[in-house]
Amino acid sequence: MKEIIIHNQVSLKVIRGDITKCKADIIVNAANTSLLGGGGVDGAIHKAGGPAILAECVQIRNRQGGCPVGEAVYTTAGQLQADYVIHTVGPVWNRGQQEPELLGRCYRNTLALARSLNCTSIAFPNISTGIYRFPKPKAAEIAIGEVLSFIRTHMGIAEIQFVCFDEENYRIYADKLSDCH
Ligand code: AR6
Repeated sequence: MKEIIIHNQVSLKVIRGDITKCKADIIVNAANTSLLGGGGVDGAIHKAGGPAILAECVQIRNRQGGCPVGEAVYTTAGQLQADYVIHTVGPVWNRGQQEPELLGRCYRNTLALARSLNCTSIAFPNISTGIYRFPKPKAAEIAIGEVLSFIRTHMGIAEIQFVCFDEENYRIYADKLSDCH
């Protein structure tokens, strides 16, 4: 269930599965502005990672009042097989005026933060495409576009995984990545 593309020595993978089972230096969470957890992938990460992650999120919230849409913050990863969790907040899909730019910012800010943490591998969920209802093909186009432009301009990250929980997203990503060859 996996496709691999090597682009400038960087491995891009699309995987069907649960991101909490992934092995990567960084696991990305699709959080909300409160940083206090929720359903979907956020709930799964907090459940599998344990209470240490939430405790750090609370500290960040006390310090800076949560995390705005499009921004990213990091914590350690508790019991997950990762060094860090980057929590980014995707936009809720409404009429699509600002949401594509905001989703692009999530990927850009997350990748910049990953780089500043000196990490070489990162696993992304399909941010905003669940409870926040962002159209899946458009979200995949933005995610892949941002990742490719990051790879072209920055060194350091060696492996990027797109972890798709649902078959529909997996198909969309697999098709779009095949076109990148
Ligand atoms: N591993 C990987 N992907 C997953 C997992 C998992 N374990 N579980 C769900 N997904 P969502 P959003 C996929 O709803 O749309 C939370 O309550 C899911 O199939 O988790 O950004 C937050 O606290 C979908 O493709 O996040 C926010 O309030 C993708 O992850 C809100 O949901 C994103 O779905 C954020 O909504």
